[in-house]
Amino acid sequence: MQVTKFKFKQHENELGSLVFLESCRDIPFTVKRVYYIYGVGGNLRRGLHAHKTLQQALICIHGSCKVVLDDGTERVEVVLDDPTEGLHVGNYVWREMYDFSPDAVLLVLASEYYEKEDYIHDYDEFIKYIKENS
Ligand code: T46
Repeated sequence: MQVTKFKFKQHENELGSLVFLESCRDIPFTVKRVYYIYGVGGNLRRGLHAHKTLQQALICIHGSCKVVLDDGTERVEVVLDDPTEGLHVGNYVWREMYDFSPDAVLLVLASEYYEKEDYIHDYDEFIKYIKENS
């Protein structure tokens, strides 16, 4: 599966902690877009799609959330609860984010600008693509 969890270096001193992320160094692609998700209530589930070309790094910089990742053959659940950890998600991976803590802030770094046509929202269509291209 095109998914890797990685650890960032934390710079900690008596003034607190700092984590920095450099495009193509700490993040394995050129970052073109940044967005963040917060204030996700109770049992809500976001995502429920795959991307045709987009790669992303997901970092829960505050609180926690869970992510299910599915490449059509394998399905894994990852807990994001550490601001020094990131999850690199490649293209053609179905993702669902859920179990957000009330204080969760999920930061996402993306390899492409926003493009509606890059999304696959239909799970059956996603599986069909995977079968036809494996
Ligand atoms: C992903 C997961 C992890 C924009 O106009 N520009 C943007 O860059 C983004 C990310 C979203 N939007 C609009 C599109 C929707 O009307 O914001 C609205 C909410 O987006 P969406 O329902 O796609 O949010 P999620 O949480 O389901 O998915 C997002 C990303 O869209 C997606 O690429 O992988 O976070």
